[in-house]
Amino acid sequence: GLPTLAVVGATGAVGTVMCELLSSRKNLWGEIRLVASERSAGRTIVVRGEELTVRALSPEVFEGVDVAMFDVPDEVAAEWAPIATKYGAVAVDNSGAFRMDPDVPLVVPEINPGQVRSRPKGIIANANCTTLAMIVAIAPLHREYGLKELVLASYQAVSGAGQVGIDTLLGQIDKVSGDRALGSRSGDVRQAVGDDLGPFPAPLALNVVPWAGSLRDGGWSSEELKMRNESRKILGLPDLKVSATCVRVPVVTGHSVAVHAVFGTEVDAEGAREALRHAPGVILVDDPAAEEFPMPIDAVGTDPSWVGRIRRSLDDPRALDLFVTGDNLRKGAALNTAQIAELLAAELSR
Ligand code: 2RA
Repeated sequence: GLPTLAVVGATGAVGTVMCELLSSRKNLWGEIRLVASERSAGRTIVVRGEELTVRALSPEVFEGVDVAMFDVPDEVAAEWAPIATKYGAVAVDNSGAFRMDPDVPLVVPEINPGQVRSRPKGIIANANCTTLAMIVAIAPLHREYGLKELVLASYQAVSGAGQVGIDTLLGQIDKVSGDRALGSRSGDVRQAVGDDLGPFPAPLALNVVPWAGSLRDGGWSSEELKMRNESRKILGLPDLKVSATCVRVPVVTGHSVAVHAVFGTEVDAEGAREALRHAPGVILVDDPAAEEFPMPIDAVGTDPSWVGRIRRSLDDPRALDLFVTGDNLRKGAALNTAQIAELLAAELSR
């Protein structure tokens, strides 16, 4: 029969998109079991036209499960993914808990699908949303020109911080929207926004905040280190030079990245466009004369990474500058997890 799938974290921002994807993608699953924290247990969600009741996370929910997807915080995944594997399930984890474990493959199906088969711990990791949006567009350019270095600046949506991130931004926008006095305060929103910063260190409405994740050595944020470490692992380039600056912007969904990529050989913009035109998971939107560039408002709700603004560096014939946008809840999270699980379903049904 068809394999049984468990979705752990089914009621969160990513889990909600996952339930939509499972209803719209080719059906490869027998039973689908929705799992969440005690607080969300008992809720019903329609998947594949069928009303499913969310079960509370416990060891028994993994009985008979072939593939268990985890869209939960790092510490929950660290504890529960290994439990799922004890019941014989393959765990596909979207948290940061296992990504850099040398015994856990970090899989992007457009780039390294074969790695799903080498999973000594029975766990496969899904990359961070910011890395994913960018890496799908960088891999074809790496194949063409040989990547040496990435200099990155992200423009990250609030839904990367979950439903609470979305609720916080929309609440702040309510507070600032009628405040004409903002003009005379030079747009300083602090007074209007008040104390409700949600998961962010500063107001997001009408602002940008150069911070995502937690503080690490040297002043780097965890999000910036993820972009570096995960890019190296996915591309199999352990010495790749990566400098990232991660910035939160007042966008609901859609992470963007401005990329300066240095290669081993000379590049040309048209050659890069040609490589991207045929690349899986990529849509090329690069016609500034027609005011066509990749933006979150276009990418949201879609599967591919949108790529444009491709230019050869004026000062380095081996470097390209470009802009990428992707839906952080889809390719950045739920979709990539679903694609990995589908590779497993094909293997397990054989
Ligand atoms: C963020 N990358 O955007 C994180 C979520 N995994 O906050």
